[in-house]
Amino acid sequence: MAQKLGHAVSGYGSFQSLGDLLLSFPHQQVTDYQRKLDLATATASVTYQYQGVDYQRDYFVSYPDDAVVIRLTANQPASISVTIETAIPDNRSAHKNVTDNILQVSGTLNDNQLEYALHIQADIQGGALATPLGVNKAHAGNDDNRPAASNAVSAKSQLQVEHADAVTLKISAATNYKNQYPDYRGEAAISRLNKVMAAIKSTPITTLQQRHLDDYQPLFERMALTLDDAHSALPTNQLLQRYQQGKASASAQRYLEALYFQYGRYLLIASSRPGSLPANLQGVWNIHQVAPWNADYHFNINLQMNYWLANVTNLAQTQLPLFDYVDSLVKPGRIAASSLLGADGWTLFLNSNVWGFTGTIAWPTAFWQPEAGAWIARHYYEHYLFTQDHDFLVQRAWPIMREASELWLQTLVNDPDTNTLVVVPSYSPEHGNFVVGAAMSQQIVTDLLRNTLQLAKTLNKKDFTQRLQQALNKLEPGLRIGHWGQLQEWRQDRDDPASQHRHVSQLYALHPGNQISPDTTPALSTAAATTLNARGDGGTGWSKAWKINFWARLQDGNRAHKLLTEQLIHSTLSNLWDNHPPFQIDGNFGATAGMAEMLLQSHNNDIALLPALADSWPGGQVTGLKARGNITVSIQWQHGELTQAKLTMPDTPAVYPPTGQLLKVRFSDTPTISHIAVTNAQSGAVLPVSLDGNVLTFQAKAGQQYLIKRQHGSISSLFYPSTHTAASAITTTKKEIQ
Ligand code: FUC
Repeated sequence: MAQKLGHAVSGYGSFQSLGDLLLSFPHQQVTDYQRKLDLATATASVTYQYQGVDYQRDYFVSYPDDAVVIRLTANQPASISVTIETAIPDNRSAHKNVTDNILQVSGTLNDNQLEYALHIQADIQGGALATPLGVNKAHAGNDDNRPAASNAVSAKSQLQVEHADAVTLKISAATNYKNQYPDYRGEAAISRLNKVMAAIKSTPITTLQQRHLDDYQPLFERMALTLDDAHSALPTNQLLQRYQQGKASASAQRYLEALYFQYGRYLLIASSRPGSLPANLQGVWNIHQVAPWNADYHFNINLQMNYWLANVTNLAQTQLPLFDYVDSLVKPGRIAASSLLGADGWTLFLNSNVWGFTGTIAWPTAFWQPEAGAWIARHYYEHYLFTQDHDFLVQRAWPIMREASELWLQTLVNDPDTNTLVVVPSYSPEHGNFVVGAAMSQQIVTDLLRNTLQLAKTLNKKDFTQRLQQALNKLEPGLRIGHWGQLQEWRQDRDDPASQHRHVSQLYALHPGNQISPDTTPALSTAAATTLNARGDGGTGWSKAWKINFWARLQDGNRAHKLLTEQLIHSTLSNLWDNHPPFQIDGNFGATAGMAEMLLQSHNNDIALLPALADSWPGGQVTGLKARGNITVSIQWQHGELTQAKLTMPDTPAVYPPTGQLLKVRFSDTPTISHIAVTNAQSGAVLPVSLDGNVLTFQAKAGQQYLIKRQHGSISSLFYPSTHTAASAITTTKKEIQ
């Protein structure tokens, strides 16, 4: 089967970096060296001392300006001498040239002739800039009494700065890539780049910095997580080390965990903005020419995990690159559907690149995954549920889900023994073998058809509604409990209780799907827990991250937290990157998503507050989480118990949950009604509520904000003051520059 369906692939390519920027300073044996990344400003800095002078380098990327900006400063004038050059990989041509204060590099890749161009503009204050022809006076601020530039001759491939007070490097690059099937070529690299550089040529650094902050901070600051008494003064690498050695105090552990949460959000903002490609296996931080798995897009968990955090942590628009990319796969995906499955619709298999690859590769244990299109289509549905963006629903979610569904409506096979519809052939990711109807295949297709049915009803698509409903009536859901109480991975009851395989694909229905939940399907939840216990708490980085989400969905906060500690202890590098190994970004994103799932869930038509709080987070507050229905949620808790929640309804009436109908809020325990108060935050009016077990219901209206307060035991005040600051800085230390 593998030989028949798999294909050896050539010319697939690898995501790779443009090159290295080399800054050489005449500094040796420096002291007090510190590297820092400030999440609050998305600015990286290096500071050190050399011969009594304090040096600093600040780096940021201005998304609005499409530029990397580097600022070199010192606390004494005329201290900065630096040679600026580039190292370009040898798999491309590289024409280097210096004109005035700009170093230009351009060329084409050897294999596919993709053009690239890079400009580095050095604006200096004081001092002098050497050019190939001699010495240029600085453009600005070059007053007297500075050492004159000496030996100032540079090769054409270098910029050489002598005795400047400060230097600003404005860097941008372009290619002629365009994500459009089938030729993937757009405007010439040089002409794209010239426009970008012309726009920032004379822009002062303060303006670039402000534009960067105005762009970044409103996104980053949309939400905050504070865990009580979270504190550490240690550099992050040392803090992580102590955490890994079991030597970090409880408050230092909380500090690291809250920092790690926000770091995930920072990484997503930094790697996935409208107009870019989506975050790949290494985000955008690959340094290899041929990266592990080509730093491509894997659709059997990795790419999906990259975006799990986007909606709930209030970064919905970071998904737009994902949707642009997936949309671009539809045309080649139709070819894959017709040639490999003989059906209409679209899909792809295990992996894809930026050139529209939608076929199969030859890796026998992994390549067969025709459900990839269906799985990624769920992100469109979720985006709609979270944002309630009706235009997105009509123009983007519906077309892609309809066509993904069409494929399955045409290819599901009737199993004569059970008279149910099954996926054939089917292969449980990387665990196999080829079977009829592995659990994940059935669950993904069920999920797709159900979600598409909701949209078809919303959009009044009668014929398609009927076809989906008919298929769903006969579709095997892939939810079977086996002889040792496990949730079966296959239709046959043959799961090995000793298997600790990292893919726990049969639990798709628990997360990211919602067919299994302790609230709605307790027996299946118990079976899911049995499976997870057998698989253990190990695995690669992303596997642990997925398990945080699983245990959070099973409402076991302590176990979810245990997996978080496993991830930080065994699968995290000193800069807090996830370590598969090697470095792979999905674990960062998946873990942040899992932490959010511990605090808020909304996949069961209700809003579950603190559904999986861990004992090690006894108090804290989170602001700005998002629930489905475009509801913004802030929560405070103390002594492990919820004290207050604020729900901000969207301004326009939501389709889900329907405005004017009852909003359900689920607590993690069963409260007494007299200990609950719901008020309208704007008017102060007290709302009539009803309580059924742990579910509170009240009428919620568009544009309104509601405060839910709970009293516990002897606590007399419904309010408590917040005195904590958000964790925001990652620092690392190193004694010397090499
Ligand atoms: C899937 C995983 C591997 C790895 C690769 C990029 O195939 O099973 O562990 O993450 O993607």
